[in-house]
This record gives sequence, structure tokens and C-alpha cells, in this order.
Amino acid sequence: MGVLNVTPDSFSDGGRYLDTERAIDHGRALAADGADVVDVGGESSRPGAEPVAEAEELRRVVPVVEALAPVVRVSIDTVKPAVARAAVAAGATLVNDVSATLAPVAAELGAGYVVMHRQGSPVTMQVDPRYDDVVAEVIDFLVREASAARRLGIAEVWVDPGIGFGKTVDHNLSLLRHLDRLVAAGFPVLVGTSRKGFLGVLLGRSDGRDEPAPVGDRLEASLATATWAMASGAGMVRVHDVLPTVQAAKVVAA
Ligand code: HH2
Repeated sequence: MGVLNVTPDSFSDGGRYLDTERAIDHGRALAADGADVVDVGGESSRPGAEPVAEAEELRRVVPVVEALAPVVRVSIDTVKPAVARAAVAAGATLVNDVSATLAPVAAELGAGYVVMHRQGSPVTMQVDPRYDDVVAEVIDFLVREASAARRLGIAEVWVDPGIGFGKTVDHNLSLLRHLDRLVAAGFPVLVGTSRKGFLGVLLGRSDGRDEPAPVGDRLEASLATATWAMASGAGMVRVHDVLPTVQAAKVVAA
């Protein structure tokens, strides 16, 4: 799954594809690089991000979905029912829902559905995330929500542990270490680690300053976690750098 953020403020590529034509070109490039799905989003969910008005989000994503849907499978990354509806009408066939609230909408639309775990909202989620047992709590939540989505009649339901969404570095690492347990729960698993902050923390900086590695220096770490996720049984990884990830996926599959 290739990431296409039509936003001014996404954490790693904000502002690069806000223009409709540039976004469409980038989506085509992701497909040409081997993405099976292009995930179009018009509202950043990075820590601290402010919500976007519905009309603005529609303006950003609908023309991009319309242009890409004939070329590649499109998913819509939104938490708004109206945006999910408009995107599916424009050709999207998967609803990627970081809020775990849109199953009834996906069911009504006959679309596939991704349910992701998060703790808190983007504005507050990284303030002080706490769990007694992060792996058990995330798996329980996802199995409950995915089972409910299936009961609504959705045939294709993916579960996603929500790396970085209300999680410390240790929480993220525990979830990745035990990803096989989520896989064993029986739903297809999607994982998104690409360029995320915990990788910057793990890498640190080459100049010795006590800061995370910058976003542009996280490719190899992103590939390591994508490879780990695929080897642990994840069926899909959500990434910014599609070409190198497809190469890694070929080798993992072999
Ligand atoms: N991560 C982001 C956004 N959407 N959806 C799923 N299912 N899983 C994820 O891990 C996930 C997601 C955050 O990354 P990005 O889209 O690059 O940034 P932003 O939210 O700032 O647009």
C-alpha cells in the first residue's frame, strides 16, 4: 500500500502533493513502482495534527481518487463518513479508518475495511500513552472491532495495530515483536511503520546530537520494519517508498 497524502502538513511529505495534478502523478508513480493499493488521505493524523473541514478534505481527495481508480486499487484514509462515501463513489474500494468508527459506512458502501487501533486523538495521543499489556489490549480491541465489522456483512476486513498512534517506542516495538500473535487471530494484518518517529528515535543522529534521525534518513529503518512485518505474516504494509519495499517483499516471498 503506497501512501498518498494530499495535505499541507503530513509528517514526512506534507505539502508535496497538495496540488491535485502532482498528487495524481505521484499516485501513478506509486502504482508503476508496484503498489497494489494507493491510500489517498486528505487529513494528517500525525501527532498534534488539527482536524480538517469536510469540504476541504473532499476538495483534496475526490479528484485524486477519481483519476487513480482506473489505474490502481484506491483506498481512502479518512475518519469522516461523507469523505468515505464520496471517495467510494469516485472509485475507492477500501476504507482505511484510523478512528475505528466507520465500519457501518464501509458496510453500507460494500467496500473493504481497515480497522486500526489508536489510543486518544491525534491532538493528545502522544502525551502519555499507557497500557497494562499493550499487545493483548490491541489484539483484543482489533478482534472485537473486526468481528463486529464482519457481522455487518463486510467481506474484507483488515486489522492494523496503529504503530505510533498513542504508543511509546517500547509499545511500538512490543507490537512489532509479537505481530505473529495478531496474525494468528485470523484477520489479514496491515502494518504502517514507514518513516515514523520511533524509527528516528531508534536510529539517533550520525552527528551525535541528542535528537531523532530526520525523516529523510529513515528509509533503511522503514525497510527493516516492513521486512519484519512481512516475515511475521502481515499481508500488507503501508509505505511511502514503494519501489524498495516491493523489492524487499519479493525476497521475503521467495
Ligand atoms: N499511519 C498514518 C496514517 N494512516 N493508516 C493505517 N491503516 N495505518 C497507519 O499506520 C497509518 C494510517 C500516518 O502516516 P502518514 O500518512 O505518512 O502521515 P500523516 O498522518 O501525517 O498524513
